[in-house]
Amino acid sequence: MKIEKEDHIIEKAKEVLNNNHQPGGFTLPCQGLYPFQWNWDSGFIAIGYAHYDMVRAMKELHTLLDAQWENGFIPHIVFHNESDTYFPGPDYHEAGLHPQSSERYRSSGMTQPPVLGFVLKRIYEIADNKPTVLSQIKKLIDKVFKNHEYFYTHRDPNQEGLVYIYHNWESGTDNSPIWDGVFEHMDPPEYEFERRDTTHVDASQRPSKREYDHYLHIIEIAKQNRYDDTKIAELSPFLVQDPLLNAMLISSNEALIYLYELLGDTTGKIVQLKAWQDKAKRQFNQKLFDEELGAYVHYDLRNDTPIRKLCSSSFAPLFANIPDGEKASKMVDSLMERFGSPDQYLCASFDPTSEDYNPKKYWRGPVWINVNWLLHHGVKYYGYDELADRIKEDTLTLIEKYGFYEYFDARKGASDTGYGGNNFSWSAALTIDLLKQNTN
Ligand code: 9WN
Repeated sequence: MKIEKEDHIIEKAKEVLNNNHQPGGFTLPCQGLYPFQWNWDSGFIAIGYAHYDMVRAMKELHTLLDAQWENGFIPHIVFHNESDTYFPGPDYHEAGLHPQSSERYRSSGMTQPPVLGFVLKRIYEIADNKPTVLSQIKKLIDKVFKNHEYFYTHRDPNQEGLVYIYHNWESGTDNSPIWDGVFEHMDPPEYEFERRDTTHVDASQRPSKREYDHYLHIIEIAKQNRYDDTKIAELSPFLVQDPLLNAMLISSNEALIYLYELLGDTTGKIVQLKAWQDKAKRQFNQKLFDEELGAYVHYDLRNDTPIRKLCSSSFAPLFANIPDGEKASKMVDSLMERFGSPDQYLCASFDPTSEDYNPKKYWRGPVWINVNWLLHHGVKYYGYDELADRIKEDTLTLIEKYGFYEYFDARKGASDTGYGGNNFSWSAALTIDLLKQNTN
């Protein structure tokens, strides 16, 4: 891409971020559609800011971590502000039911992929003034460590080294066909509620009403049990080990080790992180790698069965350096075979060769910029430079053609627009990072 064009895109991306930035020191993922602070969004957003406003980048993370619970849990939504353009809001989630929830901030009672460790490391890499940024990282890093401790203490009942999610919203990949089989075991009531998402985005691009019944039902059960992790592990109809969330945790463990070493930590945290890491990687490879599919799969803990379907999360472990070279090579073959046809942009969020693939519907097919960013770095680490370049080019082409949308049709030429919300923050933030990545 020509330098002038790159500069223009970067300026546009900054505009998106700046417009979504709130006086409270956090950034909306998308105005109207997502009018609060979201957990993993803020992580990706901070990476974008780090390229041009380090104060804002660190503040974004501070604001999120400020809402951390006493037990180390970080909610998936923090309701710093009022808004009636989103459902379900704070009155529905009722996170206050948990005895250790934040006293200062209302929030949800579920979490999202723990990206903050590797976000801090990326911010450090980007920083011009590394000593200053390292001293700022020092103020936050123990909170991130505490969050990892929360995961390994409360989300791994069988002490496997792999943590569970109890809600599809915790995965970040909300309506993926991966969850369809889990939902078949459930029969939630038909709830009455007022959706807001479909007032912002065409219903064909969002989950169905029946899917929302399932989403709410899981929350109802969690609320009846005051968001108690032990009870949830026992009773939630949804209990899954997700390769994306676990890969984010492992990548963040690695990043914390790196940063604690820079900080000269002597409190034993590095030893603890290494112990989590060894166990997690071993078990990840043993339990979640599917030889036949040539990638990692989800494991349904509630129904004790692997979910043998491929989606973009199946390849996220590349980002966390989990597979050995042989497995990585199988993964690249599988990625190319199912997702990599020349008439598709990489990377569809769900297997385009599957009958469950829906190219317009949210996490059932469209391309997402944050996952592309993870995959770009993942394949690059293993030396697949051409593929890494293609993922980056496809990502930038989609942004350039359609704008900073939330998600995109993977079929080349099939649509004249992006999908979901427009002026979407992480699409903007990670575009900045991809375009500036060679400058630091
Ligand atoms: C529920 C904010 C979030 C992202 C998720 C994405 C979507 C929310 C929703 O938006 O989920 O958390 O209401 O659909 O799936 O990954 O963090 O951008």
